[in-house]
This record gives sequence, structure tokens and C-alpha cells, in this order.
Amino acid sequence: MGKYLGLDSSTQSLTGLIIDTDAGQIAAEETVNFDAHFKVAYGIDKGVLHLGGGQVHSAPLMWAEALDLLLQTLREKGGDLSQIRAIAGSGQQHGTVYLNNTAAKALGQLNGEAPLKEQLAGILSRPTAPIWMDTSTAAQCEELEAGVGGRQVLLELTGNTAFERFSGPQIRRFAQEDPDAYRHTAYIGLVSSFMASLLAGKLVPVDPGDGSGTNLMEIRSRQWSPKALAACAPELERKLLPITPSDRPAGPLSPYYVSRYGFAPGCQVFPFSGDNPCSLIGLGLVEPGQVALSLGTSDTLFACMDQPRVSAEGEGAVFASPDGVHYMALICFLNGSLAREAVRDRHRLDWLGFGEALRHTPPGNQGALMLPYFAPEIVPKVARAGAVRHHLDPQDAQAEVRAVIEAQALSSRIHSAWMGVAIRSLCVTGGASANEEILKVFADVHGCPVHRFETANAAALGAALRAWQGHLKAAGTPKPWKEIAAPFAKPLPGSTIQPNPAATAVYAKLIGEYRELEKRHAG
Ligand code: ADP
Ligand code: XUL
Repeated sequence: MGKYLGLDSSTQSLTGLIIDTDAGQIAAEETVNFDAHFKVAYGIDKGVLHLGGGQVHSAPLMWAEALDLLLQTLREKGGDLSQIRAIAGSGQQHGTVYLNNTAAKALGQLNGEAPLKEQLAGILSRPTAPIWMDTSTAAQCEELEAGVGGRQVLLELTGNTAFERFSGPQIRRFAQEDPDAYRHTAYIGLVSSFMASLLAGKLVPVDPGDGSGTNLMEIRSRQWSPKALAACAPELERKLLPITPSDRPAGPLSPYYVSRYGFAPGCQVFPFSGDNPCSLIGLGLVEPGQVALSLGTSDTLFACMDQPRVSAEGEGAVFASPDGVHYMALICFLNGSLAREAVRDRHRLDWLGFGEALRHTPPGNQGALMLPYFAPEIVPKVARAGAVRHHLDPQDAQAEVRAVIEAQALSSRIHSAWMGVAIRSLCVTGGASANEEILKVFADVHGCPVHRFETANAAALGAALRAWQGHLKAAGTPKPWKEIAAPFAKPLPGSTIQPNPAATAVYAKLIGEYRELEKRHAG
């Protein structure tokens, strides 16, 4: 028992969450928002860099700087970090980090006298990292599928068809566009493995949960697929960090953190996983059939599964669960919070006004519909940005608000059919899960209760739970996942939102019309 730290390195922020397993409570939770601290220094907007032509990157050195700032804040506000026994983490999925041959040495020599950013400034062979919002790799997706013998082969091998945001196509594009820099790349890792490496002071492998989001991992053996690596880029087998089980200790925390922030020398570091796989754990989805919704920068709907059921049409993705046994089905919508913000800002509203608009408009929006493609969409695949309005007055702020939320909820229902899981309830997390009016629409469209939790950051909580589980297992006193999740991943009493049957009936009729509209415009 003791305290465990979970970190979530997401698109717009870095969060640290400490659990106290003796008290069965969250002991501290702090967030560093990237734009609030680093907007000018790194030229970011909402955590990312738009480089043109669909390329969306972020800055690994900014994440390192954020880690120093977060740990300083946690020490100031969260108390004595020497009580933390182990740390695990979560990273935005699919993003790739490219390191040169000085990286391992620099990580191993971190010295508590100077910040990470100063000591690690020279380790990148590519200064920025392409992330999940990048849509520039359509050609590489086709090439990767063809290279392994076709789309169906890649699907069977890795559980996924090729996606523009997945790491494999991103690596291939880099190798093609900048072969010199690719040649000088000694190691390629993910956002998750990069953050874990900063903590362990050495290169930490990739976990299978996040490895699944590369198009390069055999989904059943949870190992890199030699066939996919060969089809992706030269010498990738040598450059790509290996895969390790999610609960195998990566090593002790680097002395850097002991001297700078007062951690105990024996504090263990566990591999980081993807943010969605960690949310799966943080919401207690450790048995098949349970379904969750994350309303973060992206909106994702996901479920725990026994077997890696695949989405042949490319509607969804399949990842290995970091519980080491199960799988997760996931649908990712790019137009999540940023689409909600686009409507909010267009009509000069705040979140309170946004909620008011939902309260004052009827389910079904009197026939007004929107396809909320403020940016290119992942599901359904929409290559070019452009919101579509159908019987919707663009000047009618209230109708616009309802239209964007109904579209998101209807789309999540339409595109979840392939998962083959009956949605009887939805566990929610992510920044927008604070908005009750938004959740009511999701409850009505899915016709099921929506459960809320103490923290809206299930990814960081899941990471902390993974640290606890890994630490117990390494000590020879393992605990079943159900018992690990139970004290923390439980809905807040009295917070469940029930569907309104009349509204559910309206949406049951509307769904066909929405599907038709989508078919006319997607592609
Ligand atoms: P990520 O982990 O992807 O970086 P978060 O889960 O932290 O994202 O969610 C951040 C988003 O939450 C912001 O972009 C913002 O739009 C949204 N958000 C925060 N509060 C509210 C609210 N009250 N209503 C709707 N959306 C909100
Ligand atoms: C999932 C996905 C996003 C990122 C960022 O496939 O691309 O949800 O993990 O949160």
C-alpha cells in the first residue's frame, strides 16, 4: 500500500494525479496547461503546431519543460513526494518522437542542478513530433497496406487498417521526406515511451496498449510485426524501441528527481501507455462489455473486449488493454472539444451559455442538423474541413449549439455498431464531461444512463492504478485488476444522468436522416 503517481501527457496539458491506496482516495491532482505556459515559447495553439498540408505536430521539449513545472507544483501543493512508491503514465496516442545517438547518454546523466529542457536540448533528431491530429499521410497509409499484402492482411496482423494518425504511416513519411534526418535517428518511440524515458533516465520501451496504435504491432502476440516494420521504413527494427509488458518495471526513478523534487531513490517507474488504454483502466473497464466515452480534445468511445474484434471499414481501432489480458475497441472523433469550442467562440458564448442553449432547445432541434467537420474528420473519414448545415441557420446560436452536440452523439451511436457491444451505460471522462447539458444529449441519444466520476481525468487515474498494480506484482503480492480499480473507479453517488424516453424516441427517428446526410458528405 502507499501512494502512487499517474501522469497524463495529453494534447493540451500534463496532469499528475496521486492516489493514496491506504485511504482509497485521490490525494492530489494538478495540471499544467501547455498554452497557459508555453504558447509563445513554442508557438503552439491548443497544445499543437499546425505546419500546413495537414501536418500537426507538438514539441517534445515542451513536454519535458511541463514535467519539471508539474513536479514542482505537485511538490508545493501535493506534499511529500518521497512517499510515492511508483509512477506510471499515459500519453496522447500515436505521436512519434525521434531521438539521435546522444539520447541514451544524456538521459543517463541527468543532473538535478539544471532543468530537463537544458540538458536534453540536443537529443532530438527531429525537433517536433507528429501527433494524432496529423492528416498528412494518406499516401503512406496506402503504401503500408500494399506493402504487407493488402488492407485485409494489415487488419488481421495488427487489428487495424492504416490510419493517417497512426505512427507507422508517420514514420514512413518522415523517412521519405527527410532521409538524412531519418538516417541520423537512432531511436523512435512514442509520446508515452518518451515521457517514461525522461523519468527513468534511460530509454524505456513501448507498452502494447500504445504499440497497438502504430499499425506495426501484431495484436495477438503483442510484439512488433517484422512484416509491417519491413513495409514501413528502412532499418526500423533497429530504431524502434522494443515492446515490454505494461506492468514490467522500467527501472528506478532517475536520481535527477530524487535530488530536485525529493522523491525516494527506490521509487519505481513503469512503462507509460496510451491515454485511451489508461482511461479504460481508470474508468474500471477491466471486464468485457463495459463502454465509456471520453470528451477530451478528441472524443472517443471505447469498450473492453475479450477478443480483438476488428473494424473492417476503418471506423474504429483495436488496442491491447494494459491489463495484459483484454483488448479495447475504440472510435476516435477528431472534431470533439475543438468543434464544440468553434461553435462556442463563433457565437461568443462561454460554457455556461453553451449549457443554457442546450437547455432552451428541443431534442431533434426542429429538424436542424450539422455535420461538425471544423477540421478533417477521422470517423467518418472526411479529408477536407468544412462544417455542413442542414436546415440550420448559422446565425441561430442556440440551434447551432444543439446541432453540434446532437451530431457528435448521433455519430458516436452510428459508428459504434461494429464493436458488437450493447451499450447499456456510458462511463464518461475528459474535460467536457464537466458539462451536464452535453451529457444529457449523449444519454438521450444512446438511451442509457451516463455515469460521472470524481476526476475528469481517467487517463491519469488509470496510470496511477497501473503503477499500484505493477508495484504489487513486482513485490510478489499481486492483486486482481477488479480489486485495484474498485475503490477508485466508481461513479460519484447521485451523479448518474438518466435518459429521457421521449427524447430517446426523437433520436431513434432522427438517426436515419443523420446517417443519410453523413453519407452524402463524408469521404
Ligand atoms: P486532452 O486530455 O485531450 O488534452 P481534456 O480532457 O483535458 O483534453 O479536455 C480539454 C477540453 O475540455 C478543452 O478543450 C475544453 O473545450 C473542454 N472543456 C472544459 N470544460 C468544459 C465545459 N464546462 N464544457 C464543455 N467543455 C469543456
Ligand atoms: C485515439 C486518438 C486520440 C489521442 C489523443 O486513437 O487518436 O484519442 O489518443 O487523445
